Amino acid sequence: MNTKKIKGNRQNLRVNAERLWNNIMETAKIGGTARGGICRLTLTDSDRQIRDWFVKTCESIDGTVTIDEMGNIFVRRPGKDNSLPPIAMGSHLDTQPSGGKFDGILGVLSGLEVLCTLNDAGYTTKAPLEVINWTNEEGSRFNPPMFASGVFAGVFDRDFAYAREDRDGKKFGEELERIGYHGKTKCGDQKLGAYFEFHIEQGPVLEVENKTIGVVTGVQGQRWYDVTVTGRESHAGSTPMNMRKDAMVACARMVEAINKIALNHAPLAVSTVGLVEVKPNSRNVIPGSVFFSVDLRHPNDAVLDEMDKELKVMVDRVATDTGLKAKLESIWNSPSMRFDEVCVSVVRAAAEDLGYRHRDMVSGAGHDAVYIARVAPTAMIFIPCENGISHNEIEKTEPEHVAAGANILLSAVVAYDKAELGMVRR
Ligand code: HGY
Ligand code: MN
Ligand code: MN
Repeated sequence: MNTKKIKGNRQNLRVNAERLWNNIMETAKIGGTARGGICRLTLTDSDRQIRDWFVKTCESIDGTVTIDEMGNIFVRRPGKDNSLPPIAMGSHLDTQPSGGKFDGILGVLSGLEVLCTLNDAGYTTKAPLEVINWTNEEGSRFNPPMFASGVFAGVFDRDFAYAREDRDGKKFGEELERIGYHGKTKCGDQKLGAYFEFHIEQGPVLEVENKTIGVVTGVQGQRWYDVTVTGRESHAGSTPMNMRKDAMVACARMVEAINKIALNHAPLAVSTVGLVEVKPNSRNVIPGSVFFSVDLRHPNDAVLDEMDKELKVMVDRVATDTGLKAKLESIWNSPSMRFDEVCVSVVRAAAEDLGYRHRDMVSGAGHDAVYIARVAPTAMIFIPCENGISHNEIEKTEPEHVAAGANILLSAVVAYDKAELGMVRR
């Protein structure tokens, strides 16, 4: 496909950057934290509130809102030929417990801004457009992450997702019902002509290289595990050291070794233990059991296989050395993936057209686009974030970067539609 001919929007359409920035700042108050971040765990009341705001705002600009059985929200703007599959934009409104103002929210609100801009300009695309909010991208409350876009892409079964429990034993399906977003439409029935996701980079590369736009060519592989180490609770004062079965000591050795597994596969491998639960979690009781999470990532799946093997051997070895029991369970495997060449080149052409310094890159973070790419031509757009920090309340990006990324999103969608790529590639 000669994508050279794909030119950006010749109408010189530009988003209303102030309206977009105000929406980001306004909605950040929903679940806002004292340190200026957002805590909007999926399917909590604050997630319901932001969803209500999003639905109301989209209906106020004549968007047609549909909610599917996974709580994914689709907002449609009709085109000239509504028999065509929609060109979609989207991301997620749920956050980490101490999340920032931009992770996920940027992509959803920028999609909304594109619809508003086209309404203001009286511009009608050939294909219909859709803006999508995917439920539970973060996977912080219910794992694995991205399982609502995963059900849409046929990767997970709906009832598997409904049965997933948070650490308090609450079920996803029941919580979806409770907040009133258990929609009627089947998840995954609707076809998408293409999908573009705009997101902050969540890493340092663009800022270090002083680039405005990341043309995202793919996403690295990632694997999640649950580990439970079982020792024996006993008295912190009267139990001699040589009689202890201290689950915390075994856990600490494993955490140190997990860090080394990534360092042994430097510079691209990363490993994280982010969630630890100690039982009984009392100062003067030797921990009888420790539950913790493991997150391994690398752009090359063969290296991830190596890291996987090293993790399993290490957990067995520490359990044997300490005389404790250890259970390691693999709970999620997301292979590394590449986005659609044509969509990626449409994003790159838009960056060139608009004159933004840009570079191709692979995403370190996971996104709903990873799963949507399995059912529709997909690409992503990145902008820098300050010091590469994200999943942190101080997450920050500049208004001019937000405007730049949203204009790339607008131009990419308009260019993809004008070139009728959706038609050609059905
Ligand atoms: O973990 C991730 O990569 C994403 O932010 N959920
Ligand atoms: Mn995100
Ligand atoms: Mn995130």
